[in-house]
Amino acid sequence: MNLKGLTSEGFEKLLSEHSMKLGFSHFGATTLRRPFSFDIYRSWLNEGLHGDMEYLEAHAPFKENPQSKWPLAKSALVFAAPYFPHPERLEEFPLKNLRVSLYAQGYDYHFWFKQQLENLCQHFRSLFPEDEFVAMTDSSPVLERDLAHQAGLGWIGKNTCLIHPKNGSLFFIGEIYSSLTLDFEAELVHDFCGTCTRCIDICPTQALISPRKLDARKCISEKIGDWFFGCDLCQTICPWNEKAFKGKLIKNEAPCENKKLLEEELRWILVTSGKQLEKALKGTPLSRAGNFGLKRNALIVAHNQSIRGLKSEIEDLFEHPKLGELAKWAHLGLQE
Ligand code: B12
Repeated sequence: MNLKGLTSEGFEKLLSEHSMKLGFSHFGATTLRRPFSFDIYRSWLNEGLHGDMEYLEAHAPFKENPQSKWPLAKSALVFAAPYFPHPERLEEFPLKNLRVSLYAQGYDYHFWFKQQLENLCQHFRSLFPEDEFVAMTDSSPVLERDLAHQAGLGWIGKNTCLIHPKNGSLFFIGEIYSSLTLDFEAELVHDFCGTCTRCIDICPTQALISPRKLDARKCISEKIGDWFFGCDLCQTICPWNEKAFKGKLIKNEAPCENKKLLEEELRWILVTSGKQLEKALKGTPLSRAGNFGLKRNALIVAHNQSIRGLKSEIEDLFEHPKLGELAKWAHLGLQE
């Protein structure tokens, strides 16, 4: 097999079968270079919009110059893994009424998607024994939306998400850096946001401060409001997702109206031990929040939703070393 110079057709052939089997919606490839939007990233950091996610600052030099971390890397093979409907569901997801973003309603993609990419790497290593392949998703110092845009996987929408005209935006991005050179350039996907501002208008915390600019300190995915974990509003309102999922999209536009059901799930979180919560949510993004994070979110939602039936469970946390203050605040909000 010719090791250097992967052609567009060769690449398609090599990947389409695997990619279909793995359930990826689309894929592409690009030569590695300084990201088109690196300057936007830099000024976003300079404005402090990343809040306390300090790792984003530390990642900047590697995002700007991938070869400073992976000297042999010449290209990236980029994959989109849809998460609606979730491909790796739990037999029974314990939270049915609290608002949990779609990506978190199943096993954590940092495990299964990463593993799929690792398996693909093994396959490539057998085909190209002299070349190098590294699988990554999310947590590595890669500006993934920019990379995926360059590889032709979609355009960067006003909600900052990568949107594909047929597949919408409810997909994860993962990539394989490789030492292969490419003989082709991907065709960039045109920006189809037009004059639409639905995502900006619906954001409950005005985190989208202008088109394609998000203040992460305000985003519910980072903070929380009525949502228990994450938020999808800026995506589920998007006409391109409506089109892609044709009426099947779970919109979660308003909190569940049945307060009794909310109360039951919040009670479960508040009174269950850390160990048991971990057992029930093992392997999901929610388990990464830990006992403290889950109870903290439950207290905030109980307060925001005025769930008076939880007063005594909240009082039981008054003496908790880390949650005590928050419990008192949540409790105050529940007075008549
Ligand atoms: C930090 C982070 C967050 C932060 C900040 C998000 C943000 N918008 O900045 C928080 C915690 C809020 C978050 C939330 C979510 N995240 Co997040 N997050 C990341 C992470 C780790 C880094 C993103 C980053 O660098 N942000 C800084 C900003 C400045 O960069 P950016 O978001 O990439 O935006 C670029 C474009 O907007 C571009 N740009 C702006 N204007 C223009 C104009 C043009 C013409 C061009 C070309 C580019 C361009 O410049 C920016 C810099 O390159 C990436 C993984 C990664 N390694 O990249 C995942 C990632 C972006 N997140 C992802 C997901 C799924 C989510 C959530 C949907 C999860 C949820 N439901 O709760 C939400 C979506 C909220 C939103 N609207 O972004 C996916 C996105 C997939 C997709 N289809 O876009 C990623 C890629 C993870 C993955 N591997 O799949 N996330």
